[in-house]
Amino acid sequence: MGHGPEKGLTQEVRLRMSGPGQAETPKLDKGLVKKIREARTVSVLTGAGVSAESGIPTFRGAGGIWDKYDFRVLATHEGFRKDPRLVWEWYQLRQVEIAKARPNPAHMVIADMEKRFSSFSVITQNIDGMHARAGNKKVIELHGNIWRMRCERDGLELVLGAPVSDIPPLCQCGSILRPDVVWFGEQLPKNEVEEASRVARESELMFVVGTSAVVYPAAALPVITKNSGGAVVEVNLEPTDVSTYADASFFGRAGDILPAIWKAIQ
Ligand code: BV8
Repeated sequence: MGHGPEKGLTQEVRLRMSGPGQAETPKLDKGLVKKIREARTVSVLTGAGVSAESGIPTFRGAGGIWDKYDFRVLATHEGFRKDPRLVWEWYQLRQVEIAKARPNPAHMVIADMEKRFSSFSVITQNIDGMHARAGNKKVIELHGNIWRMRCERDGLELVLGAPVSDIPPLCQCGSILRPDVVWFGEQLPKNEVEEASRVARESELMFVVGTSAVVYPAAALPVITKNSGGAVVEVNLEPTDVSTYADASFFGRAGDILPAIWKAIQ
């Protein structure tokens, strides 16, 4: 792609929050407004923070899941092998939370983006399925989906319409089904990684929304966009590694900031 990094795009905007939906409209740099308006190939990389305002807990930061639980016990194959019942109880709890949750304004803006930009993809680390529920069609799920289960013995894949009832669920072959999600130390699905890397390379603009950017290989994607000459716009409550190279960082709640940015560029 011939586009080089725009000069003078770098801006950092900390929005004062007086309450949900009360964020002041960020004053966007003119170059950034032009960049977003003229962008054709756009992607959004999301993490748990984009679903936080839907009431779905994040992993890190204040009150995060890994503050309470040990990821080795709940999000590794080793942990599942040792105690599949405990792991399934945790995923069932999350399924109940997610089933009650609704897409929030950040999800809705990302769904609007798909209608506006000629080439658009969501790349998500989330397993909650909220982008599809908000209306996005092109969603690349790097870490799987909490509503899918699979059998490691016979490859059977099942889609759940509601939280799992039997704990642990059994395959027709008799073995225990596992959540179709990627645990630590496991390879990400090959097709999704290849597609996400292609999208990152081709993006003129990537929004990075609600991720601590500590988990690889997902965290490498915005760097690919940057190194391919694309622009990176970050939305997070606080600075992350992405902030060190983003063209713009907006600090505040995604459910406030994305609608404000979207309004500002119409
Ligand atoms: C891999 C399961 C190749 C699904 C998850 C040593 C041994 C083995 C592996 C490694 C190792 N060292 C490094 C690795 C690689 C490892 C890794 O990166 N570890 C990190 C932690 C150091 N990666 C892997 O293992 C990956 N596989 O590399 O395979 C390999 C194989 C063998 C050996 C080496 C390499 C697999 C990674 C996937 C792991 N699965 N979860 C599930 O149950 O959900 S990870 C978990 O973290 C989730 O998937 C989550 O999506 C992901 C990333 O977290 P975030 O989404 O960013 O969420 P987080 O809570 O961290 O941050 C939320 C952010 O939102 C914060 O910044 C916060 O400020 C912000 N926020 C909050 N509220 C809001 C907000 N922003 C805006 N608005 C708000 N309202």
